[in-house]
Amino acid sequence: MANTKNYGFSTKAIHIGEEPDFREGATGDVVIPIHLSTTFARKKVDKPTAGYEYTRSLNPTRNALEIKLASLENGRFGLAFASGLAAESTILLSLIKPGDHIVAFDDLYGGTKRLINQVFDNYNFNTSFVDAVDPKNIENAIKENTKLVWLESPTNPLLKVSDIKAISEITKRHGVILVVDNTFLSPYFQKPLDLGADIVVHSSTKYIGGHSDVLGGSVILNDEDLYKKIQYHQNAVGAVLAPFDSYLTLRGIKTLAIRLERHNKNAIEIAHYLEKHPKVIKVIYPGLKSHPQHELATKQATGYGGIISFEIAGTIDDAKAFLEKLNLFALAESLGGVESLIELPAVMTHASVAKEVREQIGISDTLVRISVGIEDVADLIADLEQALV
Ligand code: P1T
Repeated sequence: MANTKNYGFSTKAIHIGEEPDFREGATGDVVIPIHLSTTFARKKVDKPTAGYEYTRSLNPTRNALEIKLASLENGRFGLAFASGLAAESTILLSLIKPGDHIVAFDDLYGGTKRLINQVFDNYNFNTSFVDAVDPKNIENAIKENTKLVWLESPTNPLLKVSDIKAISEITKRHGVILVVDNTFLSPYFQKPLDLGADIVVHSSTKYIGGHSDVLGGSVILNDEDLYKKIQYHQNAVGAVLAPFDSYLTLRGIKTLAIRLERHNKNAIEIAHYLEKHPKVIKVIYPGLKSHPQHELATKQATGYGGIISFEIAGTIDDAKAFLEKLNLFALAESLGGVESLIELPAVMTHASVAKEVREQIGISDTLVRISVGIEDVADLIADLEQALV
């Protein structure tokens, strides 16, 4: 395809990686076939057919997804894994050695914190968790042996926003690799590589897949040496995305832009509704003027996303009663699907974070997180209204 770099986001989302094959004997599919074969035959011992040998190393359907993911993040290379945590583990295994140090945002998905703090702790590397809202906290935490800075922006579940460009200037100065988890905004709203990040990671289980029917993780980057290291471990460790799951993810991506527009629009309306509700003490959403990093969020991304966190009045039992009274919002972990979900981070997604740590960073027992879906917003507000009594 000529001049693909100039294509708009949705054109890339639909076409890149899935160009019809018109070569002799090919069928011209407009959708990449699901190549279920785990192994690929060759005519000559020294010549794998079209570069394919074994699906863990390279699979045509996964490869199409990896090419598409890279193009959407304006990156050179993409890699697809079996889950977000599989992608994260592979980055850590590829780039960190015993004795190394990591600086990470103090608010991260509970599973990511558990991975860095508990699983990899056994491999003897240390992590400093800091509030990355102020880039100086990152700079102050960097030591001689710091290898990585790990951010989410906005964070899960407190939706804190950090200045990716300013932090990337710090990491470049110190020769440290900057990893940004872009799950909450997706490449449609935010492109961390353009802002100076070295590696973008996603739980593609969320907005990228978009339909709560496929787990996955992705890594996108520009640096060839880093890519080779992570690609080596993708194959050598083996936590790859399956061909059928690659297909589902490719299918989901095609509507990423229109889904995200609607998630964002619905979320803005719901955030305003919640802000006025007497039972709601505080609403956290980067699109609200009351959000402490609203200006930064507006500057570094083109939308605010579909996740809202809020504190409800009363006790944890009041919060549980509210969640259990909803009809349309499914009481479930995860986020980013077309259907609206609601959860209590202290008991669900962030239960693996110690209570003292949760309290210290602001994840109270009555903090509720919603993933606003793309349903009719009036129906979503009516559901919240009947449950917030
Ligand atoms: O679930 P998995 O695909 O392995 O992705 C992990 C992950 C990584 N990064 C972020 C920002 C995430 O939110 C997640 C998964 N989060 C949830 C399941 C959740 O409900 O928050």
